[in-house]
Parts: sequence; structure tokens; C-alpha cells
Amino acid sequence: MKAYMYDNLPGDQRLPHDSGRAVDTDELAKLGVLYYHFPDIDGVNKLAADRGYKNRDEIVVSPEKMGDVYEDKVKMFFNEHLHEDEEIRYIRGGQGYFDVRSKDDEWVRVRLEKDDLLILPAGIYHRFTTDESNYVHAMRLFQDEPKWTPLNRCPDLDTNAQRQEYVGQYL
Ligand code: KMT
Ligand code: NI
Repeated sequence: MKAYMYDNLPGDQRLPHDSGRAVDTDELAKLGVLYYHFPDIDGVNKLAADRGYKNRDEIVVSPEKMGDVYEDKVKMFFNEHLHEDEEIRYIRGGQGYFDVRSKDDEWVRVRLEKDDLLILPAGIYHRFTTDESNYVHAMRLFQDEPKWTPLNRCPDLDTNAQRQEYVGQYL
């Protein structure tokens, strides 16, 4: 894992876009973003049990796996959005970037690789992209039924209950 402020320069979303300004795990935690490293699946199983997560699936995001729709999917994941539930991702292979909004509404880029697990709180604005390797294998954990509905950023979401709760707790 490596986290830093995004440079906001033009160029493919899959490039590092590292401004050189590092962000540590304490700063991430202040945004409600929790990072874990689990070289052993037992750690993931325990975290899932502790938080009442009963279900999981695995996804490979790559041109080999997705074919023609890969580029569209990657663009879709990169649209700024929030969810009304926590988002937990455990990386099994490859790499990817989660970008999350800072208190100042700037992008913090979190680079994840194998054995990294990230928890995004409900209501945080974020986006995801693969990196230049165009390959990530991730486990998605969910409490009950999969509910991946992304709510794209817009002023209307200011009144969303989960958004308001997030803003009240962290911003
Ligand atoms: C997401 O929420 O954007 C994804 O699930 C992307 C693929 S999993 C790393
Ligand atoms: Ni999401």
C-alpha cells in the first residue's frame, strides 16, 4: 500500500499521478478509510466475522477476463461516486488505485497490491482504477446481498442520509 495526494495532471487515469505528497494510515483513518495487510486469508475471515460480513465474491478486472468491455468498465469505476454501505476490497493479485476525497475535497490516491485490504466507509466519495498492468484480482466482501449501486456525485446527494452521516462523522 502506498497513499499520496493525486497530482491532478492530465494523462491516463492508470498512471501513478503521484504528487510526491505522502499520506499516512492515520490520515486515512481520519477519513474513515481503514487499511489492513493480510498475507493470510484467516485475517480476512476474522475481520469479516467481526463485522458481520457473510458473503463475498471475486472479480478479475483485466482485458483478458472482460474482453471488449474492459475499457468501458475501467472508465465506469473511475466515475466519482458513493455507496450507502461500506465497501471492502481485498486484493488477491495485481494492483489498483482507490482515490478517496480528502477533507479539502482533494483526491488521495491509495495504491493497493496483493494482500492489501481497504475499507471505505458508507458515504465517502471515491473512484477506482486499474494501473498500467491492467490487471487486478479482488475479493469483494458484503454483509448480505451484493448492493453495489454507485450513486454518482451530484448536489442532490447532499441530502442523502449516508452522505450526511459520513460528513457529520468525518468532515
Ligand atoms: C469498485 O467498487 O469500484 C470495484 O469493485 C472495482 C473492482 S474491485 C477492486
Ligand atoms: Ni465504489
